[in-house]
Amino acid sequence: MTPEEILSHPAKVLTEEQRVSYFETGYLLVEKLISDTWIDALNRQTAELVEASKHSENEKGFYDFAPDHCPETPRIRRFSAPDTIDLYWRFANDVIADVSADLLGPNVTFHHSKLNFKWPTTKDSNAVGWHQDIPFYPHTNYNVLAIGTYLTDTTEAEGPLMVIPGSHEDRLYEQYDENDVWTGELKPQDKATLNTDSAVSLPGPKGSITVHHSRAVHASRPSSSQNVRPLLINAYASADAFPYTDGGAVERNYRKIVRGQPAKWAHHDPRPCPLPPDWSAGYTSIYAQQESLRDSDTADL
Ligand SMILES: O=C(O)CCC(=O)C(=O)O
Repeated sequence: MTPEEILSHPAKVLTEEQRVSYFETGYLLVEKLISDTWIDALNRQTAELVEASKHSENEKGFYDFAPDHCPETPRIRRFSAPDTIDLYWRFANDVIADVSADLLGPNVTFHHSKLNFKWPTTKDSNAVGWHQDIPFYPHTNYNVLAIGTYLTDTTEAEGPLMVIPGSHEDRLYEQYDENDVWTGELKPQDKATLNTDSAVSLPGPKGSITVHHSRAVHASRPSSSQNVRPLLINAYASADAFPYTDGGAVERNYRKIVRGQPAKWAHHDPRPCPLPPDWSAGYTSIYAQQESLRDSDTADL
């Protein structure tokens, strides 16, 4: 669907201005969209996950621990697939699924979720380098997006999401190093061409959401705060966008319809997409993949 076709369907949550702005810039920040009731419940559940991590054998591989993680001071960089827990899945089907329908069209499938943390005292860099999401999970078209929900107040100090406006309409980048090893971020020579001065930072009080287009170039700085920053990310695709690689993201809710109907036809965008490596044997997280590039607490942003 083109933006015009999507806009021809009545909005569920967003204003016309917000929808148009997303199509033009590739991102959106909606402050305090999520109720305190939801945020409190999500924070309670998240605290349980952190507590459980202290003695977890990580059988399912859902925890990605920072190098300085220990039972006394748990340092989880990411909890993968929180949607496999009932509360997060109900949240993924609530108002943010309406937001996704406002931006993707009435028929929407769920792709995956993750809970990204930045901790105050981690020795590991918790920056996320400049990257695009769609080369992690190519689809037949680019109506794919991710919605981040801040579970706590997130200021510049906590390392909020940053996006380069309009980059979703620009080129796609290979996210490998010079030895063709996947890094999950742009090559240094490609980063050097980015207009990072134009990057928009998206801080927000708890309950705010960020939306970024799957082609949008985005990153986040390391936290310099004494507060933990949990960011719950849910990714959705238009139902007529079909993944054509084996991602590591295939969990039980993968490709479930969250709004509207399944597609009867696939839509193919002619613009090609670089491919990720074969992750059918497993996938850790962007932090683990980008780790090899870091030699200090400051990412090359
Ligand atoms: O957690 C963040 O700050 C950004 C995460 C991100 O961009 C990603 O997981 O793709």
